[in-house]
Amino acid sequence: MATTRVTVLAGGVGGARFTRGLLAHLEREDPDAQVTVVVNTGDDLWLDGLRVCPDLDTVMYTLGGVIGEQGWGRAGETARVSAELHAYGLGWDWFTLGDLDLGTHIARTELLRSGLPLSAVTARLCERWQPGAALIPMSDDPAETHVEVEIDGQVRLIHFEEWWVRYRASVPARRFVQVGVESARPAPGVLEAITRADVVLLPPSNPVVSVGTILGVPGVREAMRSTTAPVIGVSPILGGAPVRGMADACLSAIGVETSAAAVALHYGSRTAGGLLDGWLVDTVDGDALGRLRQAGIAARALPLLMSDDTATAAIVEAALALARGTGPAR
Ligand code: FO1
Repeated sequence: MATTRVTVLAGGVGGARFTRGLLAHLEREDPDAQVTVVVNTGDDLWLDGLRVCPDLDTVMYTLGGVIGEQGWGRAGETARVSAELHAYGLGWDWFTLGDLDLGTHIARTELLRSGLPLSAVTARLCERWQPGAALIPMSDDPAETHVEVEIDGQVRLIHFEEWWVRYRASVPARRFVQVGVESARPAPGVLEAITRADVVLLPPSNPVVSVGTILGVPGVREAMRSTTAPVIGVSPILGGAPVRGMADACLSAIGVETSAAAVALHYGSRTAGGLLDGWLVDTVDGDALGRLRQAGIAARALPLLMSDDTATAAIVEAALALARGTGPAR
């Protein structure tokens, strides 16, 4: 049996947890399978002179078994250095870089300064954590997500992390800008990971600022449209609300309703020029199945809360079953 190649387009917590369940499932069912995670780098930023890559680190730490309980940074973290930086009036006092986490940012910055592209740096950092999947940044070129907001009557562009963490996405996003994305190239291996996959999975990551950001890298959407692999997504919206995070604030910013069906239709059915062959919704959204199938998207309803690896494995199994049952309609 040829090696099964599974590719996941992931953001932070949702994508990482889903991938952890995917690896657990494949370990049992298809141990030779190869998983590649194409990770969003739109959240990346320079802070205290260091390059911080939140989604790459969340996936790496989660699959490496050392993720912090809040879903980012490291378990058993302290913040002594961060307090020192804030005492000097440096950094963002509402954004904590933990002491262990700083080790990663210092290592990454040193490796970048030595001339390595982000994809090579990521591979080097992953040698330590052995995540069990290949992690590839969506691009080696910067394409940071900045958010246009109006604060105190002034329209400004702020970094995504300021909007997300300082303002908790409570200030309406007028638009999202991927700074420099037009000249960003997919990182080595990204397009092949999509076009040569046996299945491509869109985990319940933020469809706008995570999966959407990856799709915004020139060439990625075309690769998604041309791959012979079934493209199966998992709704991040259950019963009209995101499971965690603030995807609703992102969806409303681009005029998409916060519902399981609306997100699927936003990605679009492959038969209608979009990306999806299949879509999983939570049982609470079972009434969306008819509309999805009419749109040419194979759909199934099952519990989508990734409460533990068993629950996640069931979602993974359903996604892979949908992939076997669909395949591109050509
Ligand atoms: N999120 C917070 O809510 N507060 C923080 O202080 C914070 C610090 C932080 C440091 C490193 C890192 O990789 C992530 C961090 N995050 C923090 C989470 C971050 O906003 C999210 O991981 C993503 O950017 C959104 O998915």
